[in-house]
Amino acid sequence: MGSEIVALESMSIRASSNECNLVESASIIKSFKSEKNQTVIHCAARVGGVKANTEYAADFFDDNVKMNMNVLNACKENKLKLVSVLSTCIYPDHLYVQYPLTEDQLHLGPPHPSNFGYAYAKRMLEVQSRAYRQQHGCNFITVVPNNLYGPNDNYDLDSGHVIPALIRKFHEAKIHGRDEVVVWGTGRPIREFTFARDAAKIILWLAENYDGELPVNIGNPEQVSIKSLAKMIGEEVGFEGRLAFDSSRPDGQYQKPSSNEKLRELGWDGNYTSLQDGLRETIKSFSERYPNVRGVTI
Ligand code: GFB
Repeated sequence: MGSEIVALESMSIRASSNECNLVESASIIKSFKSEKNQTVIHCAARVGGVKANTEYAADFFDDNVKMNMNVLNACKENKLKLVSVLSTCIYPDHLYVQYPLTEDQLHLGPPHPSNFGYAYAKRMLEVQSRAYRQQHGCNFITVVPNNLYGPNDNYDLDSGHVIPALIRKFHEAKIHGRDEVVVWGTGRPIREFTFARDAAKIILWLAENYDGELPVNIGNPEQVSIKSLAKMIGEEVGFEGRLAFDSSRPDGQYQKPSSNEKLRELGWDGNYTSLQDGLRETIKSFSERYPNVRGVTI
């Protein structure tokens, strides 16, 4: 391939990296200029689980729109190809779509209220990418993963997502001899999860093989209920106690099943890591490094 690909990792606005502060367009344009970049993978965002999204809608909107404005402008200025990462939570809620979610349904109605700030900021990234392509001829593409998980996740119980939160809860219950783990909500919602390494491979494949205007879903369409997921994680950790469901906590969207048919039609013929295998590798990485993992302060 030979082209230099730079992945912009997720960083919070307030703890900006010395190398590249994404809210300061000057520093981005400068840093992009210094490298022989040809393609940028933009996965930098203010992200969080259902609770953080519900409580910080304005910050999630502002921080993401600011970063996206600067990244797209810098890529235009430096004539770089750009691959921006969206999320299936930005699709319209169930009243406005047919399941599974296909790319042509992205703007057919409002997203679920639990993450509208983040969802509209990411929808605007899709719109902005097409606008830059139309006016400036920029080769900006967008990809739509579902819920990602894997090693190096954020294990903060307040701002994190369900898989890292449950891995930590079961691990800490086991090492402290507790006989109950509390799962948020009713356990009924259904989710699709893609192992982060698989998503990275598909994104690199699209960076090389796709120059189209419209987004591409990349997620593993294997669905699981939160209750079954909790049982899978509990067994893998070796927890022998009971589950308790806290319905005072948000369930969020009931489901967001997505189709990866377009990706297959584009010629991607790879396989996804099964949820069981992905969880096993993630739990092993966590328990080997606990408590020196992101989001845990003992
Ligand atoms: O991962 P999560 O926070 O994100 O929650 P969403 C998924 C489901 O897991 C919800 C349940 O139904 C939660 O109620 N859950 C059970 C838990 N126990 C826990 C727990 O201890 N912590 C958490 N966090 N959840 C996000 C969007 O929605 O998905 C983001 O808000 C982004 O913007 C992300 O798109 C991928 O799937 O509900």
